[in-house]
Amino acid sequence: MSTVRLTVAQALVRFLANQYSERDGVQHRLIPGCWGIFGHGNVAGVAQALLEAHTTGSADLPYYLARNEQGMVHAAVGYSRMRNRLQAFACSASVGPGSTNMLTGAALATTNRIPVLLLASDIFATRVSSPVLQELELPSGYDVSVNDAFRPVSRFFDRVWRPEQLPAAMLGAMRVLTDPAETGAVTIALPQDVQAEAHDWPEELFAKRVWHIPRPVPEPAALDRAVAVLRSARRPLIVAGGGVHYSEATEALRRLAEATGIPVADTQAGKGSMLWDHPQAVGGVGSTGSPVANALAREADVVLGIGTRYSDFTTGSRTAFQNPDVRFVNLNVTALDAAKHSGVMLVADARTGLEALIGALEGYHVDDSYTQEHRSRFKDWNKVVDRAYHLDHQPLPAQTEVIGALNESIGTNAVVVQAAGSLPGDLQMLWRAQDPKQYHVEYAYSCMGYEIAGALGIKMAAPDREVYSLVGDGSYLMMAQEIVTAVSEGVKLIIVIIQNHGFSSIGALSESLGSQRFGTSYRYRDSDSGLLDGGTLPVDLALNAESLGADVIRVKTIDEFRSALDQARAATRLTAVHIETDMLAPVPSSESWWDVPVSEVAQLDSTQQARKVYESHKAEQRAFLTPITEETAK
Ligand SMILES: Cc1ncc(C[n+]2csc(CCOP(=O)(O)OP(=O)(O)O)c2C)c(N)n1
Ligand SMILES: [Mg+2]
Repeated sequence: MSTVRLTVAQALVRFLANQYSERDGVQHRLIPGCWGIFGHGNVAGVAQALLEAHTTGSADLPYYLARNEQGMVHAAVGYSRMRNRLQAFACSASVGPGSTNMLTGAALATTNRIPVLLLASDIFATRVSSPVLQELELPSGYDVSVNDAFRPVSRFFDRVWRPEQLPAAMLGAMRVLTDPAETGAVTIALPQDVQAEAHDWPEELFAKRVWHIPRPVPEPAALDRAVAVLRSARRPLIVAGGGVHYSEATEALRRLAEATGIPVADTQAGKGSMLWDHPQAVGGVGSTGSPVANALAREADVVLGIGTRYSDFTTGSRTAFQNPDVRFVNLNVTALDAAKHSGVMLVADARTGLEALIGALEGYHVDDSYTQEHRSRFKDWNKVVDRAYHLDHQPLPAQTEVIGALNESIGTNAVVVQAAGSLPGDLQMLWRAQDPKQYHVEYAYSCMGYEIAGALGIKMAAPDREVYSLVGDGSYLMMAQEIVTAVSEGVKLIIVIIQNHGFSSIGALSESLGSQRFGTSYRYRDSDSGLLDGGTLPVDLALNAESLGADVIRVKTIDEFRSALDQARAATRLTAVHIETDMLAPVPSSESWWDVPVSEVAQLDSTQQARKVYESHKAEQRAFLTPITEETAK
């Protein structure tokens, strides 16, 4: 057996450069590159290996330098989601804080079921010089390091204590990255000395390897069970989740909907799986959905969930589905999700599952009266959306007008990116998706800071698209530094900074829970009240973005905003548009609820009142425990 002598890091880089994914006969580089921030934990290991690969041409693994390790994981996630999980970046971080900075990104990736490969540097395996800089030094176990914190947030975790362990670790990592049911963050902890250690590797470790991403077909008996329930439905509703996108099943979804007449509601990750103007699209379902979808959900007798994890926002914290006889059919590649709400489990790829359902449901169609009902409701709802888009709110514009101006000018070949604050809710309710990949809101982990960093990865995955990062002042202040990365890589983003001096979202939530917006605005501390409700702070985020290398346009009105968008589109460089909005401007109601607890005992009258409202909603929560038997399937 011929061998090649390389360090662990050199072998790792060579291995990663030769991994491919394949689905539907098309191959992609599985690991298109490596993000990294170097410190003493990886500068002699992974960094040396990437340099050597670049210089000698021994492996093709482009390197990208981020400004914060959390940001680089967000960029990797944005990229992978945009590529429907067929590709995943590697991210190399130094030992200690460099690696733990990736923890939030790992949790985000795993929660969203998006593949990303994290190469977390670790303390010396040999321990001769322990404790090293940034070593946790746990008195109860010297083999524990901060990287063990990655275990619960990773779908696969391994630590390469010895070079001989690398092949198994990497094969395990690739298997999980490319398994649609298992995927998420994959973490390989690499002790700093082991990265630089040499070993004689079997040549075949570096052969081209193709990982076939499967499209599991539904089991015939499960399909029969699903079809029996669906055929019995008089008021069915489809809930389309992110899995529809990842499986590239939007066309199959449209065909099933048209063949059966079933209306389609979507989740945050599923938005765009039916375009907004399709006659069977009824908008988002749940806490921030459309009242049309929520009215249908309330009375639905069968819910067909496709590629959804049924988060609390989707189910209105389990108050959205009120029909006492409601049953669920769950088409999902992951058994965890297919089993939810005691549904019929149709464990399969969304596309193959939909195709099987189209065939098996032949002849089934909902009554015309059902269709008429939601069409007329949807028409009325559209007028509400139009009004929200054109409120002419004074003196400061409303956020809904910013969304409207953007939606009306963005074009199909664009992406709008968001993650946290009041925007995800407003967008889910009001955004009219004109292209399946136009809407990218990270709302499984809803992580402030994903907006700009994630957008960077999205633009790298789709350079021909205009990518708009919408970012609130709170999220901007958490993580704006990847502007510098985008500028240095020549990646053009359009960043819309929405300044409302604090947390519009949590402020409104706080008020609804009787907590009077406490601690949710960015203001001076007032010496009389002792609270943060003094004057406006002298903060200038436009200037801040400019200082990081962005071209900046400041606007005050929606008309100015529209022309700034034109200017930003015409620009070749990263451009930020700064607009101040009124955080108290009105937003239409979704006619749904979200479960956030209210104090059970309180002296404040506002809290006591909120608790009463809370208890009435709690009474509407459903457990969905009824098993589906042959009897209930009818
Ligand atoms: C990292 C992180 N920390 C805290 C939260 C909780 N949180 C959700 S929205 C929000 C405020 C967002 O403020 P901003 O970006 O200004 O948006 P706005 O609410 O004003 O629209 C906070 C603190 C979060 N989602 N993510
Ligand atoms: Mg804000």
